[in-house]
Amino acid sequence: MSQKPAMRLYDFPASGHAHRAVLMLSLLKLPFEKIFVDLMAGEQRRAKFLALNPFGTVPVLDDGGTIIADSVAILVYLALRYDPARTWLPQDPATAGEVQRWLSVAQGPVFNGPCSARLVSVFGAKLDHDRAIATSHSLFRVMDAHLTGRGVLVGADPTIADIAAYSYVAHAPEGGVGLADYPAIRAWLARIEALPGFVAMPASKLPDDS
Ligand SMILES: N[C@@H](CCC(=O)N[C@@H](CS)C(=O)NCC(=O)O)C(=O)O
Repeated sequence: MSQKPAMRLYDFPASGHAHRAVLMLSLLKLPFEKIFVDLMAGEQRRAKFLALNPFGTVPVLDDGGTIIADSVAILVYLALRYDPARTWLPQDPATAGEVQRWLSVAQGPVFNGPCSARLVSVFGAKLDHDRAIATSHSLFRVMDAHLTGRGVLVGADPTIADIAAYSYVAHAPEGGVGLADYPAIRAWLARIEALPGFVAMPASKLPDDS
């Protein structure tokens, strides 16, 4: 009897984008194999990887030959393919629109804010650190107000919006963006971390850590 091959996730452990996919796979209890892509050695720019994702970024999911690149695209795919109850990606238009709004936030201000600030601190990226920190705090003020009195970003149960936002918000302190002023964000992070199947992204060592 032929068995469906396990999913493969092209991954880099310190990538928050890749962590979104790892977390969703784990929350959905889906078996998968991690394929390490050595970003520091430039493996993402080699022909073999570019054939999977011409943009040269992780994560990429290979589900038995169905190739999905981009963290948010992977979240959408996994929710539609493996969550028939549709709790992770509700289908009524207003709620789906709200989820998409936060997916856009994950690929916009989260990328330009806490993700970019961390790229400077952890990886020495030549980006404007002050600007990334300011963008992070502008975002976090809005998120904290939004999350005050709510359990999750959209509706009553966690959705892929929470997963897309989680990784870089949780690791914002690694980029020099403290979360002390944002109690509602900290409570929300704790709720995501309490979900059955939650897996953390490894903490990154900063260049001046002893
Ligand atoms: N829009 C993409 C962005 C992914 C991304 O920027 N990945 C980074 C790691 S966090 C990467 O692979 N960078 C390699 C490079 O830029 O050379 C997604 O959401 O997956």
